Amino acid sequence: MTEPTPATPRAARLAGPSRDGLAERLDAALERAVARMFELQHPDGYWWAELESNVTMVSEHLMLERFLGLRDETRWRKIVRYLLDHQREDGSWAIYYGGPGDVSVSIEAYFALKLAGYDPDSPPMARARRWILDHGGIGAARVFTKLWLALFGQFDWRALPAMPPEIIWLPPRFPFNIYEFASWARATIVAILVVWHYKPVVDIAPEEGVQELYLDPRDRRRIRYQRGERLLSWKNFFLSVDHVLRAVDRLPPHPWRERALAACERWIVAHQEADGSWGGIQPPWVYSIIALRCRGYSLDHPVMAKAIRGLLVDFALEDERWFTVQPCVSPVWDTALMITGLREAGVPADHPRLRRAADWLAEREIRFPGDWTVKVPRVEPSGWAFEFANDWYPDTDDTAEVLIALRLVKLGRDLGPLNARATAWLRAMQSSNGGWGAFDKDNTKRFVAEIPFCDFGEVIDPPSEDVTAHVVEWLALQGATRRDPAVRRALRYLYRTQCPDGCWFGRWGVNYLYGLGAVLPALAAVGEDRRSAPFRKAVRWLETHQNPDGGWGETCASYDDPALAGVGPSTASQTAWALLALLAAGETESEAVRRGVEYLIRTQEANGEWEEPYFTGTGFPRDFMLKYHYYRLYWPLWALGRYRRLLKGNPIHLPGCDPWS
Ligand code: R19
Repeated sequence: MTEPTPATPRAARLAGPSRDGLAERLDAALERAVARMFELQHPDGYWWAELESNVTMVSEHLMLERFLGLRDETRWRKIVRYLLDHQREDGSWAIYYGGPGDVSVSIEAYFALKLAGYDPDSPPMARARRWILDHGGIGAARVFTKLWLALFGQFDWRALPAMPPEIIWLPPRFPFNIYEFASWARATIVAILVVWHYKPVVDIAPEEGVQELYLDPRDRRRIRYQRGERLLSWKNFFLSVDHVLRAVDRLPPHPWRERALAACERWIVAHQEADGSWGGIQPPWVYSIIALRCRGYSLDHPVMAKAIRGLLVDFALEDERWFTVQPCVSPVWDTALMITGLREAGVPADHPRLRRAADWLAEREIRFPGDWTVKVPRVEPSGWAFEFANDWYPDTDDTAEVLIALRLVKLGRDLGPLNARATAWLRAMQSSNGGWGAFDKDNTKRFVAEIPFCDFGEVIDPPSEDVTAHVVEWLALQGATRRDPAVRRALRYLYRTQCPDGCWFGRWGVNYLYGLGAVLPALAAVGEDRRSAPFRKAVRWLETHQNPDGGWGETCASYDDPALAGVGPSTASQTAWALLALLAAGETESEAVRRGVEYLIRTQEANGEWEEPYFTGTGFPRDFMLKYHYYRLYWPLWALGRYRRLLKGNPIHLPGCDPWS
């Protein structure tokens, strides 16, 4: 090990009014930002911004409406407009701002436009068609896309991977069962078990179809599965099983089939949330609606009416131009992070606006035994979900961030019991490897991802560096030190996962900058030595990845290309994460921090906001990127606020427990 390098020169010491007025400009920037955040607060106390993903959400929405026989001319016109406005020059659609075209996303958008009656001979459609065919056509699309095509007779149902409903019966002690899948995949899969049995087809006119998107007509009734290289592998095993199951599927169904379908139906109905959703996310929501339709539910059945209303009202975004659908909604996450950002920026703990926000959060504690109880049966339920309503799936990340935020606000009541039970819940959710997954404990069986159905996104929820760091930071604020056994195991996990060059992977944010922005503050919070090699290596990584403009940025393509780690145009949120990491490493007075702070001050708009076109959130690395529309606001607020606080030595935490002072 090398000697720890001393902190960078004290080039930017700020004592009293500084020569170049940085202190004054910082105060002004924070004041403007805080005033703007208050304007953006909902009267009920929360903050909630759009969560943007890609056009599959709205394409699938239009296909769902068509499937159900709903049609609203105004809405469909707005969907068409939204799709056309998001098409790239080359005719394709991407999964993030500035990203390359994606063949599955483009096929779904093209099909939705055709179903909406948009002129196939128009230039946008011709460009899309050419691009899709140049990129393999429907043969190159993922399973989900082919499933949507099958619903309209554009792909052969029998070529899709077998998803027999009897899977619902495999018990949790069996190695393969629905509880080995991540929460988001599980709820999606149960619905698809039903849909796969019925193989519904809605008739459409030939000119509405997409047969022109096949390069090879045989692709209409086959999926070109890639067998694994090794003869004996889970992948090849599941492919053989799939072969048998699809052959059996041609025989008349076994009398048990109806009972399996009824079991799936009961699971689906029981898992519906108060807002009509399933799991608070789009995929299980739309597939559950289709599944229940297959089971004979009419559109005015209470379960269906609630589901459709929720999708059209709560998850949709509509203005005069556009209609689109969010993958998920983020009010709890946005509110928790905004509260912490505002407290860092100097808003007092008893400010009425913060109290209203904290009250709103505290009321959202989930005390219902959700799916997580299958793996963690004997602990009192207490956690928070990301969305307004998702009682079945509270997650550890939201729970940790909510607890951190609540602790910073002076409420009129004692949060002691709530803290105690939520902390006990978090501790019980720690996985065997020392880290935390988002929704479940030990959801780590990689072989389940090898079933042929799973060719998109993550389907397991193993511990990640960022979530683990957030939980560790919370435990530290509760007074836990490295002597606490849970913290000790978590630290071992975090040190083990540091990349050789000093950064940490970002599972739920882009990418290594997000990992660093989470992990270093957590390590500092438990009192780890800032002069140690892991810190120094991380600082060096951040210094070498700072852009000439003083900011930091990292493209979503960093998930595909290791050479792009920490590389990209500067953004407000990613600059803030880099600053939070450097501040945790004790670099408050360094040149790098000063230049980062200058970048944020300089790029703030007159109205107190920051702009950020780029996506800096991650749904699934590589496959599904997210743009949290308030990341551009609360992260810079948080980083600038903490910078000022550290310079002045202002604590915000309770006496005796402020890792930052
Ligand atoms: C931290 C807080 N997080 C822990 C919560 C972040 C929520 C992200 C929103 C997730 O939205 C989704 C979820 C799942 C899918 C899928 C999908 C893919 C494969 C299968 Br199988 C099933 C579903 C597709 O789009 C999604 C969007 C920041």
